[in-house]
Amino acid sequence: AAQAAPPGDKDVIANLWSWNWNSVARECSGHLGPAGYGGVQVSPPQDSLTRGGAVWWDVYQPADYTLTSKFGNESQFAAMVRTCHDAGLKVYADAVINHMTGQGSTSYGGRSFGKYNYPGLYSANDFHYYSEDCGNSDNLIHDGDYGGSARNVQNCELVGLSDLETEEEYVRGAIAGYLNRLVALGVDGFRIDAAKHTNPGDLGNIYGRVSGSPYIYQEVIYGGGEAVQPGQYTGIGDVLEFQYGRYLREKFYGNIADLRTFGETWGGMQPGGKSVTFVANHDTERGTTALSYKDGAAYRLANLFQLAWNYGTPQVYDGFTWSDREAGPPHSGGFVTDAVCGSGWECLHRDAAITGMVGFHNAVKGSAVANWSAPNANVIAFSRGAKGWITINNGTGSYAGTFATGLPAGTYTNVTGGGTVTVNASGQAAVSVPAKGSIAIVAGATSSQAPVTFNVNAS
Ligand code: LAG
Ligand code: CA
Repeated sequence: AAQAAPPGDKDVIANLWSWNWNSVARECSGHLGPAGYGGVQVSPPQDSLTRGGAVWWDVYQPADYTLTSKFGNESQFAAMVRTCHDAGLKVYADAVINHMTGQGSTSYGGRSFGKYNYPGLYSANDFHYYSEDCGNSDNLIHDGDYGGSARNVQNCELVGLSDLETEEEYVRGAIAGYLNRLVALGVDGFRIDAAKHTNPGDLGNIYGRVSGSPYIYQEVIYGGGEAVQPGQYTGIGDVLEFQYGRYLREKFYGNIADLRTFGETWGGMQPGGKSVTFVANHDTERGTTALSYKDGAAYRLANLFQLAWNYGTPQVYDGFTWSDREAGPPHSGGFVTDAVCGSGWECLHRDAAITGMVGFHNAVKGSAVANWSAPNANVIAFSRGAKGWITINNGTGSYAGTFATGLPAGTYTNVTGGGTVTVNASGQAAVSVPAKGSIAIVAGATSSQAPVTFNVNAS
């Protein structure tokens, strides 16, 4: 059975998308653990269609549930899980369980297959196509279906991918067997890919067959007026909150002072306690509705805001540098062998301001937002109770002002960039916030004390 929230006080998830297992392991012990991240999300670990390195999306087309993939083999995967655990992190795997590959004939693991035929695992009658359950004569999901009936969205084929008959006993058992194999290797939870395209009753049944209490968060992209809604899935796990990054893009290209009320009262958003948030993911960074690393300072500031704000379980995303939106990651013979920061790979998760805010996030947990101030459309400041305070300047000029911080008097370290901040006996600080910059302070992290967990160099 699923559990509702990630365990422990450290809940920030680094999403190392398309990273190979050996590089994830290196990152867990060298950077993520020391910085205070609580978990790492890794790419789909099962065998899949191979397009020989040309595209990123072949890994979302499962060919088998054995664990030789673009990102490494089973022993590398298992070693990565152990290393990340030793570094204090949970490991969450991207689980592609709505469908099997819809094209091609060979896999990373060297297996042969055809559409609706995956030897030793699934055959034709395990798919909706053969049971005539879809409702569309071409068996595909069409754009117009989303506003129509859940049956089309969940029983037809997503971009032609062979749609598993998840109401069938054999299929449920096979999927649960795959998830249990990962749990046996130490996996702590799952991002459920394309959950919107599987009936939540079927998913609940499958989760019920999984041992332990993995943390489950599901990809259910919100659309106003659609037949399938994220709220239909919050009874069986958490959901990825797609409105979050959409609104942040809108406000960081508009008026960040509007963020004062940001949260579940905003259109389409779920309760924070049911949501995993992200400024970008691998799909949204390739679209037009979210900020991405290509947006530079605004993207970084939005991530700092995410780690400071009291809503959801935050994810910090890093994939590879790209210009062609279909192109795959750097590879050797199709396989990803080394994710090198700054050399084809993005590493916001190592940024000193981001790691400082991971420490902030952990330190302020449970404290409400207070002391909100927005002197203009580009500058905001708020505290989390008396535990931490941040100001963000999204403008192109520096801003000097005096703010109520909610913190006791003292001289604090700016955890987003160094330097000190003096808070007076009335709890106020006079600061100059750099253009496209930030200042954040944490109770207990005064400049006379040893830094807490946020002070990790990006080397
Ligand atoms: C997800 N969400 O529901 C992933 O986040 C998303 O990235 C996946 O789509 C999708 N589920 C399926 O797991 C990606 C690409 C698609 C790609 C698909 C399968 O965004 O473009 O489709 O993975 O690899 C590709 C081709 C299609 C083709 C399809 C089937 O782009 O043209 O029809 O494969 O052969
Ligand atoms: Ca389906």
